[in-house]
Amino acid sequence: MHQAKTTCPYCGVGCGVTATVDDAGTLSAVEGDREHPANFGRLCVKGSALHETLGEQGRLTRPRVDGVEVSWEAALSTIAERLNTLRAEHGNHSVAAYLSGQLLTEDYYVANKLFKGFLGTPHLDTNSRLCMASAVAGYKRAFGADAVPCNYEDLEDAELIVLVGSNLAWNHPVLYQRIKVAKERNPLMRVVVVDPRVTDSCEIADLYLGIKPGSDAVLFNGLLAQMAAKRKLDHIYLERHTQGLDEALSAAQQTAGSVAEVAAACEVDAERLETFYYWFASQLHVVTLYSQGVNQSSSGTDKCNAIINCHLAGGKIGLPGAGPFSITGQPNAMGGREVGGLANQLAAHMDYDTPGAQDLVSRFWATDNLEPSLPNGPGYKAVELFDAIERGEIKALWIMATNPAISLPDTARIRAALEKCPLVIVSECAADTDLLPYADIVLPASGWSEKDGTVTNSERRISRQRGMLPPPGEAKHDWQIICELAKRLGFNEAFDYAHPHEIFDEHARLSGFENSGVTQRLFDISGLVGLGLDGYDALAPIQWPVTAAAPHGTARLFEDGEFATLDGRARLLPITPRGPEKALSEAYPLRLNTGRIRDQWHTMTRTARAPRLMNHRAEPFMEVHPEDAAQAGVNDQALGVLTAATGEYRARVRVSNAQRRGEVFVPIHWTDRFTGNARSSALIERITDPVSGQPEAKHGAVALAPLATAWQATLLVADAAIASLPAMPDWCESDYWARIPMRGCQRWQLADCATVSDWFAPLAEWLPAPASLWSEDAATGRLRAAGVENGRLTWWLMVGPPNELPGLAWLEARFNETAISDTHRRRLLAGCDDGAVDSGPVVCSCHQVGQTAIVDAILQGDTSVEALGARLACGTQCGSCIPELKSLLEEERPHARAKQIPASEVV
Ligand SMILES: Nc1nc2c(c(=O)[nH]1)N[C@H]1C(S)=C(S)[C@@H](COP(=O)(O)OP(=O)(O)OC[C@H]3O[C@@H](n4cnc5c(=O)[nH]c(N)nc54)[C@H](O)[C@@H]3O)O[C@H]1N2
Ligand SMILES: Nc1nc2c(c(=O)[nH]1)N[C@H]1C(S)=C(S)[C@@H](COP(=O)(O)OP(=O)(O)OC[C@H]3O[C@@H](n4cnc5c(=O)[nH]c(N)nc54)[C@H](O)[C@@H]3O)O[C@H]1N2
Ligand code: SF4
Ligand SMILES: [Mo]
Repeated sequence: MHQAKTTCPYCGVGCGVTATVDDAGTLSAVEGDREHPANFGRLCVKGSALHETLGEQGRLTRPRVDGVEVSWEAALSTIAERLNTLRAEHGNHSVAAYLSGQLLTEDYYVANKLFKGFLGTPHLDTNSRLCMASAVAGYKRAFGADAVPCNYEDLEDAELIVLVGSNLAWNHPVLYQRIKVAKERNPLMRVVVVDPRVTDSCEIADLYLGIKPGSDAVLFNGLLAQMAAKRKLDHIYLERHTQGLDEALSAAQQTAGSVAEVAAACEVDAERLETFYYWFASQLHVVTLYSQGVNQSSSGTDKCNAIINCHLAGGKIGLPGAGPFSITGQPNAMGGREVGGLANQLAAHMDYDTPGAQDLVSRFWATDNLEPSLPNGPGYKAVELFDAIERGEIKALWIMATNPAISLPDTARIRAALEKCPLVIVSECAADTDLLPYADIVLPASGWSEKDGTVTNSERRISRQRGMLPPPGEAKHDWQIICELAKRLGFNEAFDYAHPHEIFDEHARLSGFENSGVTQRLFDISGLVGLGLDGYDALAPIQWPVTAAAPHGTARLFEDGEFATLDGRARLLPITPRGPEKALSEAYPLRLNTGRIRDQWHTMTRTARAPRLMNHRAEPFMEVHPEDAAQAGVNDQALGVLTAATGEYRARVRVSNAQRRGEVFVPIHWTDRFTGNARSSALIERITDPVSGQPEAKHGAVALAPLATAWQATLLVADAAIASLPAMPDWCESDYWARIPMRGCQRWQLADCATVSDWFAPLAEWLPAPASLWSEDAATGRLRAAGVENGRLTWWLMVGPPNELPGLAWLEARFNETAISDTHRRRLLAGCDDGAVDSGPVVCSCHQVGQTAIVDAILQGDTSVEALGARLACGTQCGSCIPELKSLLEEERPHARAKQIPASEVV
């Protein structure tokens, strides 16, 4: 047995993980690394389930060309041949790459070097375009560099934290926990949440502003105008360190108006708004933490600058506990920005328009005497890239570690473009994704726990991910795949790396190369040059810049008021707020909001492998305000359909007061692997921010209707039986289906308009065993049946509403039994009143505590989260479910004060 320190591969908090590998070579446990400065030992529920998501099953293990498994040799030479042919016929710019913030810095660096440096194409972009592009553009416009000024300690030192468009409790849970603890220690600390939805992050809010979607720039312009009106501008700071106040302020004054006018435009209570403005203006130690509710907008960059303006105007930056803090999403979104992975970047924080950058980079890469030379201008941003494929201009696309068939807007159109593209290469870990059917060449990549490299988290901290396990089958590391191809294309010397530490070393050298004068840049890690293998292996987490002057890294930027612009001054920008570009209409009257859930990561290729992470939200859903539900005639827990101009979305309805009237929220996670038709991006049009190119994923327009079905069913099939079955029959195409991985079996929730018998006949043929148990009630149409083979349960079916399910945990246990007893056989056919009651949706994923048990405990007298924890253990590990436990306590305790919006009693 041995232990190794690595970094969590999920969110941008970048928690340190201590992993245990047992003697059999299995990564058997993970815990938070107590010494890692991002988390000091904490992990959220996703991080603490990492070891449950590993294993060879479901992984890609061999390369494939045109659907046929081939050797690496054959795959790589085919790629080289096809790329060369396309480049010869259509030019270097016909070749493109689409990367991901989930690659390691070393993977990213060599991909960028190959495409921009050696293939001479500017068309290399990344999924960070969908995520951080507006934040990057906002920082660059204000500071002259893409530089996050703050760090996590600032969140603990702040007197006021403003969460704007961030559901931190679910999406950056460890940071949320840190704030929560800091708030308990410092009763004067205040938290404001700005979000159209009441989220779990409101648990710690002193003030909640449920603003009209897309109105953030009005809110912050109003703040700037109010700061001026109340004489709260820091004129000394503004004069010494900034430019542009007058223009920014007059734009703010002209567009925002009075507090009452802003309140009306944002649809919030004027008194609450005034309180927010007062708190912000009167505190120096303010951190505004913003995320996708700000970035994913057709005016996302402007919104970022509207926020930054207020910080500059009040001198609330470059100090402990102060600054505009863009919290990053992916584990290495920052690393990708550092190597130049966006199509408008060249390398190492140099853009095409950085004077002298072209020359500098080509000399460094020794491409100055090569043909083709470095591209001389930016390439296509993600959405444009797929447009260019559609037009037939881009002929070859290499996609690594992202799934555009799910995550880019207007997925139908993206899929059509992929279909049309003559050469699609996909490097991927998972064997079954929505993207793979579009790939001509599939390359098996190693994943977390197998690969070595570095990632940079939200506070600029570079940490090591360490490989502990061998990759499955023939899978290779992404950097290896790229370098081996590069060598086949004739670029031997430039891609001759034996280990990622050599790539990191080159990246560090480039960051410091001629880093002065007009090519001076903030991103400088030259202090990490020459680590060697041992130094790289021992690298402790460190925040850039790391230079001779700052060998231990830099905790906070701009402390001296010196910015990365040529004159050293930060810029305030005049912002004219614009609402969502996608207008609502009679046909599509509801505002569509899309986002994340607590226990899943993106397209679920990893988190769905841990069955306990499926229990919090098992099926795709839509959250709808009660009045909208009533108007559309949809009921809670029934099925609904959302329609947009670009597509449709079918899912379970959750009627919720957390939604504003006229708005619907859907999760982004479900793919065609898990459900029939619930891709959030199918409902989003390809509208982007003109500066950053980031899609407006938060503001779609949809219509809601019930999904009329004649029957609903629940089917469970043992994993062992599925493995030996032919491909799924057409029943998958029932009007609604969702697959939910469980321990030892798969569950399907199904519904259709046709008669059950029409549907059941082909299913019966597919099922692993004939029905050995059967109970039917012709009058009600209820049916229960099961297949038992050699004493083991192989499948179980119930036709009837899901609320009649016996306990799912109980059912799951039957699939893991070697011999089904007679009692259990009877119970499998009986109704849920036969003792096996459903424990309800799982609230606490760490300890698998269901809602029913929690409600029972409350009814038995538990009045606090602590009491529930003592009785049931819920909420005692990662703490992510505490907001939900609190709302259950509020809901279930008779006479409890209604306290769904925590701010209500503060203001
Ligand atoms: N559990 C989990 N955690 C994750 C991820 C995951 O997949 N699962 N993904 C990671 C990634 S890549 C990212 S980018 C981050 C994203 O982290 P977040 O940005 O926190 O995530 P979202 O849920 O997309 O959106 C945040 C909030 O923006 C709100 N919002 C929508 N429109 C507006 C608006 O007009 N104004 C304001 N102020 N708010 C609005 C939404 O209601 C939502 O609550 O999460 C990271 N963490
Ligand atoms: N409607 C809507 N759309 C959105 C968003 C939204 O809020 N709403 N959010 C956007 C944002 S912020 C983001 S970040 C994106 C995320 O969207 P994607 O990037 O498309 O989603 P992932 O599931 O993270 O895709 C990563 C893929 O890489 C694979 N993989 C994992 N590790 C490795 C590796 O080491 N190497 C290789 N080669 N492959 C690997 C995984 O199995 C998975 O298939 O979605 C964006 N799209
Ligand atoms: S907070 Fe983010 S980085 Fe930390 S354990 Fe959870 S998912 Fe991983
Ligand atoms: Mo993201």
